[in-house]
Amino acid sequence: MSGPDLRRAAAARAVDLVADGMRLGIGTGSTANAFILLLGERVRAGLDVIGVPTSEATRAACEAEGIRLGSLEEYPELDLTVDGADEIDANLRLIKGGGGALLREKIVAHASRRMVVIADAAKHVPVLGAFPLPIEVNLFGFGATFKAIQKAVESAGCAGEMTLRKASGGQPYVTDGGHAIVDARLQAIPEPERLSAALWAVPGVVEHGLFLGLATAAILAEARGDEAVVTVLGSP
Ligand code: ABF
Repeated sequence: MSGPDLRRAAAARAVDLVADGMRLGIGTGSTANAFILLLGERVRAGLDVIGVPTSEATRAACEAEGIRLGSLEEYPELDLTVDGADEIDANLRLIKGGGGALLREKIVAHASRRMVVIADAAKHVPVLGAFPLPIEVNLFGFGATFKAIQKAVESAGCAGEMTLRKASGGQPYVTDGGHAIVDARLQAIPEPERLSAALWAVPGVVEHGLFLGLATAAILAEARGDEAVVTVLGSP
C-alpha cells in the first residue's frame, strides 16, 4: 500500500460527500490532487458543482479535469471545502502551508460551512509542531518582521529555528499572493491559540499556517496489510 493509494482512499471518501449543486472549496497538494482527479470523473459523469481553487496549481489541475470554477467574489459562501494538511491533532487543529498555499487555503476554508481534511493517517499527531509552521509575510521591513515573529513565538512558549523559505533556484519563495514564507521549526506548539494570536499581532505577518476551529472533519487513511483503512474524525 503506497502513499498515492492512501491519498486516493481518503480522497474517495471525500468525493462521496459532494452533492449536485454544491459550491466547493478545492484544496492544494498531492492529496487534494487525488480528490480533483476523482471529482473530475464525477463531473464528466454529470455531477454539477462549482469549485473555488485555493492556488494557481489547483486552478490548472481543475481546468484540466473540466471542473467548472468560480471565485469568492461570485460565491462568497461555500458548502464544503476539501483540502489536505501537514499535521492534524485530536481537536482538528491543523498545520497547513507546507505547499505554500496557506493564505488562499485559509480564506477559502473560512468561507465554507464545512471543511473536510483528507490525509495519510501518519499526519495525525498528539501535539502540533514537528512539521515547520509556515508564516506568510510581506517582504517590506522583513528584518523587523522577522525579529517580531521571533518574539511572538517566544511569548507563546515556543522556541526554534526560523528560516526564510527558498525556491529551488535559491531565491526567496514567492506565494500566489506575492509574499514570502518564514518556516518556524518549533518541534512542539503547546498552545496553538496563543501562538496564533501572537503571530496575528505582528503587522508584517499576512497569515500563518495554524488552522484553528476551521476543520469540521478529517478523513485519515492508513495501511493495514494490503488494505487502506479510512478513519473519520469529527462530522463530515
Ligand atoms: C496543502 O498541501 C497544504 O496546506 C499542505 O501543506 C499540503 C499537504 O500536501 P500533501 O497532500 O501533498 O501532503 O493541503
